[in-house]
Amino acid sequence: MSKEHSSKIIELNEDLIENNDRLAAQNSKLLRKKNIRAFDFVGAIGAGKTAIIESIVERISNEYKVLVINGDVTTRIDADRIEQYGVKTIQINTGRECALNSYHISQVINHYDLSEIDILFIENVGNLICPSDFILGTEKRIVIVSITEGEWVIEKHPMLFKMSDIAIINKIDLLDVIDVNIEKMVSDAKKINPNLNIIKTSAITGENIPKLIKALEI
Ligand SMILES: Nc1nc2c(ncn2[C@@H]2O[C@H](COP(=O)(O)OP(=O)(O)O)[C@@H](O)[C@H]2O)c(=O)[nH]1
Ligand SMILES: [Mg+2]
Repeated sequence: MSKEHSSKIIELNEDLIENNDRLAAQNSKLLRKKNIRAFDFVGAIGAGKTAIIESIVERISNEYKVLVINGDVTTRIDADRIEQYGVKTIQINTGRECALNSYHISQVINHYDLSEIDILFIENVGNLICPSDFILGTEKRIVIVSITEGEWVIEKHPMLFKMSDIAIINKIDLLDVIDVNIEKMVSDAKKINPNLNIIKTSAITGENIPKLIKALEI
């Protein structure tokens, strides 16, 4: 590829990210103005994003009006799972895109009756790489990995850990049956981002879910 062509590609990418950041700032402003707490859950397919959101809404849906946006490539399976807890959901199918972006979120929050919401949970598309380019304008980003992904998963994906506020290491109920060094995972996360609040959870047994809810300041 010629030099001229490659520099054009970089410009286009930078534009895309800049536009996304601008719209994310508008999302953040609108959500704050309406007093809505918003959280972006990112992580690989199968890490437990839906299961963690289910275990949170199960505990708080009596007290708060919650909306969950589920990002997925095609299906609405996750939204259906969440709706069992009497919570409203919006499924966004991104097609070939491997992350939600701030335009998706702005489309929702500019067309939804925001007086109906206290808390907005966003389940991003299952991916540990793409969401790092696209902030959404939420108050916090929560990155979820599970011990079944292996002890190298954090070391191999530093970007998302750098830009998150909370790191969840999930599926600790399986610690007895999986050969994994969870302390290495914790120390990798701390090394990448000393400000990360690291919480080890099980969405199945509920272990440390109250601690997570406290960390979200809900
Ligand atoms: N043992 C165990 N299984 C879990 C836990 N969290 C999620 N799972 C299971 O892992 C699979 C993927 O979970 P899901 O929430 O769909 O992951 P997502 O793709 O990140 O949304 C499902 O079969 C869940 O039941 C956990 O803490 N412990
Ligand atoms: Mg899911």
